[in-house]
Amino acid sequence: MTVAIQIVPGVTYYPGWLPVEGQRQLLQKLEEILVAAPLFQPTMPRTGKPFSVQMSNCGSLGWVSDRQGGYRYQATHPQTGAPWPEMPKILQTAWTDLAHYAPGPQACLINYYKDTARMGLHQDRDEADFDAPVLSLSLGDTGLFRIGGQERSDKTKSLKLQSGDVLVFGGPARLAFHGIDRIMPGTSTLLPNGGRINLTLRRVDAPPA
Ligand code: MD6
Ligand code: FE
Repeated sequence: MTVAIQIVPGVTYYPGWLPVEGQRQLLQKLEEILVAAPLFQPTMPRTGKPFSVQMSNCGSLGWVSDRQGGYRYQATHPQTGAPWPEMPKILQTAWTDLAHYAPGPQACLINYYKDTARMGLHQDRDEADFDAPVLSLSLGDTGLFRIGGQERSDKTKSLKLQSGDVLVFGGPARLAFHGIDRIMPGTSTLLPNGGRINLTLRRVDAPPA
């Protein structure tokens, strides 16, 4: 049984959508993906300041960022130049079952948080299709997620994202500010070295007219 909880209009939370056995299988796939497409440390446009989160991608496109090129999607890994590995089937299934958007996901961003990593409040706006939601799946230690409105100063709500949880982010909330204040070390035994993985599935290209 899938429990769906509306956090704010446009944001639906599916606690424990992926059971532990599925989490283990997905983690195993991700470990293979990260051999082919190693984690890299993105840097901020202009300042070149490194993110505290390490990243990689799977799917036909991947999100990258560096001082020179800024935020963007590209078909290849910024260091190896190789195409991104294929997206695991279970992620495509999550999209089919929960996103309610017929075109499939093009990009899956893999965020890896060590104990002290965090992600500042931001909007996801590097995609050309804001009609499509973003679907996020969390693995490993709990992350304290914060979501506000379309203005950075809007009031926010906090939510603990645990291993196996899915969040679908669309409609009136597609451009809401959100971030990860901190992770809670020791809250999961899924990742052998601890930490948290968050996967976000996106449509990137504009829908056909
Ligand atoms: C994270 N998530 O959970 C960061 N973005 O680590 C995101 O930035 C995010 O969870 C768009 C939609 C859902 C998300
Ligand atoms: Fe985001």
